[in-house]
Amino acid sequence: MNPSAASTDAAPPAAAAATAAVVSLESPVVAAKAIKNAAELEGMKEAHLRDAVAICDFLCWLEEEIAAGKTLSEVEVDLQLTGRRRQQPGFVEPSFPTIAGADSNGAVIHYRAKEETARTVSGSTLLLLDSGGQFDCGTTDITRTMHLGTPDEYQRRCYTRVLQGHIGLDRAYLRPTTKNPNRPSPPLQKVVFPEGTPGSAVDALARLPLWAEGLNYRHGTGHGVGAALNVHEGPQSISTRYWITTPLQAGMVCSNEPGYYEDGRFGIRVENLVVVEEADTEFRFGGTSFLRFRRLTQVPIQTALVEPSLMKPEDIAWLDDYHKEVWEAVSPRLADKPKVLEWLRVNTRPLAEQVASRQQAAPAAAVPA
Ligand SMILES: [Mn+2]
Repeated sequence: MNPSAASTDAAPPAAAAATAAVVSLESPVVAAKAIKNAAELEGMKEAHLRDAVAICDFLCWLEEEIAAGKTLSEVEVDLQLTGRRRQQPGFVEPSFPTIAGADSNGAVIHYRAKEETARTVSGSTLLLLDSGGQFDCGTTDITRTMHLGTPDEYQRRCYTRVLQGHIGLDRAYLRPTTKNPNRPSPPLQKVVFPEGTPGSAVDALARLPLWAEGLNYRHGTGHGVGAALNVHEGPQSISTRYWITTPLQAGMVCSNEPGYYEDGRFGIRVENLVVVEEADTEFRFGGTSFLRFRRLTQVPIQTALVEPSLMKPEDIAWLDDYHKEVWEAVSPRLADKPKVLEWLRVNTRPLAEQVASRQQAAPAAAVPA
């Protein structure tokens, strides 16, 4: 409002009040925060690469400790992971208290390890690890679930369905592979949606593989994430909360985090952050633009928990493509950490290669020392 116009307005205050309607609108600050500008998106991308270095370093260390027969506590897992984030440039603090839930603690969705309730992490643990960092340039939030020994068939089945849900929502974007004749393009992968679509309309994409088994999870699939701001922010939401009608808009950052939990047994969640961007569709019906997601998180997804026989060819194509992207993005930052670089190489190989090398290793491991 222009203050000088108000003071010289001829209409008496009472008359103005009689004709004015009360309008309730969302603060323009909300959209300014939610829709990231180019500089904020660059910062978010950079934060995720720094975060990836810390997490790969941590996972490499964790596997080594477990292979050496050590037993850790959930609290130590948190300290070791946060310590590695702290070594990254521009690290400020964890973006929320780390959720390191071993076995049944993984089923507690907002679990926080405390010395008195912490379970041990050993060679038979299914570990859910949800954590994030605030960096000077951006905010991260990532969940990886890993089995530190040999998962059973049921755990692999549940994990695979969660991963397929994650892929189902993310499939909005698959990098073109047609230039390489040895990697022909898999069937049409795109899931794009028209502008104006609220998150609730795409939520089911992440649940369908679980629903097909009669399984589900009791939390949202995705929340907004601030750029070096709140790790949970609105106004958009990818969830079954259908009354949140805020459309997904280009520049919004969301999590993609389907899961599956069994009280007293285990918890599974696979979480990446994605950014909404315009999709290059061939047509634009009625002049509408179409949107898709682009991944920000660049950390391998453990394949020991994947049941290959349940994966469709397009799921495998997605996983292999994601791992290739992770390798290309993160490996240049690990030149001074040869052990972690090798861990990254091994864990970003195509699924078929990873499965074959596990099958080769299994009989040897069964031979008593
Ligand atoms: Mn999250």
